[in-house]
Amino acid sequence: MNHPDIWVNGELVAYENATVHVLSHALHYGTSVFEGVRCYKTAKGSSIMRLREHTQRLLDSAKIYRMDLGYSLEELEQAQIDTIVNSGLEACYIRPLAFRGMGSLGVNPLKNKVDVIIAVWEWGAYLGPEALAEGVDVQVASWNRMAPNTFPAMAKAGGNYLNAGLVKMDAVLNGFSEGIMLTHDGIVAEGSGENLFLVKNGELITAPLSASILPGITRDAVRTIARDLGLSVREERIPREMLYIADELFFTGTAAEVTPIRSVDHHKIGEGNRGPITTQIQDAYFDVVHNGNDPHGWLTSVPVSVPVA
Ligand code: PPE
Repeated sequence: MNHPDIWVNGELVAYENATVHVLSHALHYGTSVFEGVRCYKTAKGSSIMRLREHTQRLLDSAKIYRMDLGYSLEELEQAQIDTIVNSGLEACYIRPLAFRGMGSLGVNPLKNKVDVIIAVWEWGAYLGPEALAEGVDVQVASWNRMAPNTFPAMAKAGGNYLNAGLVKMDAVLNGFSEGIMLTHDGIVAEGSGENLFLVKNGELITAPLSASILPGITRDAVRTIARDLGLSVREERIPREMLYIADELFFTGTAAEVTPIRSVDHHKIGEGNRGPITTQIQDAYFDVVHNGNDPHGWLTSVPVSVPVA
């Protein structure tokens, strides 16, 4: 397998050479921030979905953790485009990551330099090939999302995913595709790697930022799409049992896109398949990222030239 080059501190480096030292701070203390972005092969050419918003969230995560990335928003955007163009991939997942590297060990990260990398790879449906059409079976996780003022939930930091990993392992070992986390006070937060929407009586409801969620960019896109479709969207604290009696439920995320949920804790949701409103929202999302119809200016075109075989 031929892996694309990885952008490391401003240079494209062969995959094999993009390595870190075992004493890198991030390995010991989880001191990294990252993004997950998708580049689609749309009908109008390769395009990155919401590059600006993802790159801004990376800078926001870095700010929260007092990391100076040393690159502007525009430079980081261009670096992602360059990494894709160099890879020759028409569609890919983009993973920018900044981490505290070599320096001293000990909890204080301020003495360690910040390394920035961008990797790209092909990534299919996040929750399995059938998930987008048929929906997934999920459980409420026994691990909570971090409480306010413990870890900053608005930062997409490497360390947060220790919690997400516990949720995901439990779910998979119990035969589910994913786990839904509650907050420290028992209110619905989000999936291990997705935000959550509920449909009740024709209205969409999603958890507020105060439920310790990551401010999802797909969540934001879905709210805009819902308004375009004339649907009402509310942010509301969602009690666990609202999940069980929802008409429809779906996850949103860059990786998960719009994935229907067909059961929670063995309770069938609605008819146990992709519901009508979920279908409408998913179709509208795919119209942007697959067909390249882009009324809100979410796509950044990437000049990928595919080598002739
Ligand atoms: N919550 C969490 C905890 C989360 O990790 C993601 C993205 C979201 C919500 C949705 O955010 P957004 O992508 O901006 O709509 N999870 C990413 C990575 C998952 C993984 O590495 O696995 C993703 O979807 O790219």
